[in-house]
Amino acid sequence: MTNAPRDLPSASAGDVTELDALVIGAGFAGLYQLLCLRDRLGLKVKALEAGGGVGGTWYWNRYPGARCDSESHVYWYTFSPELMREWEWSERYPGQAEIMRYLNFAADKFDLKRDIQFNTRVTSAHYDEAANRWRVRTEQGETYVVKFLVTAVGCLSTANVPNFPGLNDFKGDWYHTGEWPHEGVDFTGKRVGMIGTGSTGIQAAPVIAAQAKHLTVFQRTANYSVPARNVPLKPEFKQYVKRHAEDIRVTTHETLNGMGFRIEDRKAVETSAEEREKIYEAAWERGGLQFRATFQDMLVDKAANDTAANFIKRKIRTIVKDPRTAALLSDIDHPYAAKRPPIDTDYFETYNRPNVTLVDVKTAPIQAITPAGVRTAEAEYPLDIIVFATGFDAMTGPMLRMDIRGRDGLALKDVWETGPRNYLGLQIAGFPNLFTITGPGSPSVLCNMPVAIEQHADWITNCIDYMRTKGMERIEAKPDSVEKWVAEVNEVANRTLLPQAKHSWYLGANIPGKPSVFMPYAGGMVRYREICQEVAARGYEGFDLS
Ligand code: NA7
Repeated sequence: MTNAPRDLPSASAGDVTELDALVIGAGFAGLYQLLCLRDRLGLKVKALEAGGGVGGTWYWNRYPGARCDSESHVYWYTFSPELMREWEWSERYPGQAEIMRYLNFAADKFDLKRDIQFNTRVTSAHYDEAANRWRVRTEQGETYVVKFLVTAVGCLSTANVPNFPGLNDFKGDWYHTGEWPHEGVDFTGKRVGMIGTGSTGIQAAPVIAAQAKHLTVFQRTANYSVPARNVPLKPEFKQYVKRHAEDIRVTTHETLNGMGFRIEDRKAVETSAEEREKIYEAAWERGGLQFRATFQDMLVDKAANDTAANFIKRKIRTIVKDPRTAALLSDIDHPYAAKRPPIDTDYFETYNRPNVTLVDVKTAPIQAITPAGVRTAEAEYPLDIIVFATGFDAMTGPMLRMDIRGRDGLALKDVWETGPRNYLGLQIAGFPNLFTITGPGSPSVLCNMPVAIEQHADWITNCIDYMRTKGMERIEAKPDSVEKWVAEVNEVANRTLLPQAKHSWYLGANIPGKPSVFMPYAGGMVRYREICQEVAARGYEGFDLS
């Protein structure tokens, strides 16, 4: 790989670092991409990371109860059998702190940190066509000039704090779950208000309620949740994982969502009500995301979905003792799993505690944050602490908050004005040599993340290697490949019930003014992997290479 300096305008020599490639982010994706480019291809490469350490989403999301919804035996890297042998998870679902230990362990094992610059936020990336280089600038004013740029910025890393009037005047403390203080928050003796009942709020509420004097949960859209049934792993299971790590890896490559379980072949609509009840009951007892794998028609047939939805709603009403609270919690307006389905530990049970109140902010919306607390259209709730579990500007947010400009100064924010447009989720027309890991247009958030990440980083690495072998300098998605791919992403989404959840962040609907477009590729990881492999096998069909 050449690293030829050409006519580099402006910046003085001291400010400019020239590299073959730059990776933005040092979470699961950035770490592995860095390793691939440095150790497999021998490129001169660095990663820039806004956080003070590795971890990405897990570095920031330190809120109480933060835990992964994928089971630990599938939530790890599989590229290194040695790493799989050396690491041992302690619980069925890895908690935030353990994931951080794991990612630090992996980063240290492969000596990655020496090539990561922490506390460095990228502000802009501009493509210089004459030089065929990306000029990347950081908040500190440094410039990197690189041939290949890979964004590994995550899907859920731009915190969404709703623009409520009065927040600055609030006398207490407030936090967004995705930017949680490292030292933690002490809720003892405090009146806490939590806004949001997505996966995060559902994980956090029971833990906060156990400590706080009082917890008020502000719910706009009621949500389904299935028990996680987290447990410490038994020694026999740990041994099993060690012995079968490769089989488990193979399974995650064969399943629709990169999980360790398969979706059952049977259809809910062809199963008797009695039998269905038994199946749902068993899945409820077993716990976890596998609940949605009980029937193959659950996400494509509303009648099938209703059977699961009604089962969960009945469970909620059985668990929650106060009939009004139970009614609010089970008044769910979208198909099950059409929004990201949460799993929980004692979420609905938490509403039976005397120190927990549910407030419906759908009928009486939050109007303002006052110096004393939260005011809705109906009442004011005095609070000491407000927790915003209000989610993220998902998928496009992390890309668009950087000023990314392609050929002729073309701004990404203009190209994506009506929604994300790219080819395979990997490349954007007009932005040569820029690759995105697990962005919109790829299975990403619909897949167990490490599986999606390894596939993307491997594909990008093989692509750059191919270009090097052929003496090529530039790769760029063709505009018509983008058109076709965007149509394909929409079409596969519309074959499912997923777009029916109107408030979903999959659609960008949680951010005022954001275009409503279904962003991830819903055709499944297996099909997606095949498509990417076929494209590569045909000499990177759909891309311009020169
Ligand atoms: P989510 O799933 O986007 O949930 C955010 C929650 O915050 C959701 O209940 C929202 O209600 C609520 N929200 C957002 N804005 C407001 C306002 N203005 N007023 C009241 N309520 C509001 O984010 P999470 O952090 O829970 O989960 C993100 C992903 O992280 C998750 O899916 C996993 O993949 C991991 P709404 O439903 O929009 O009515």
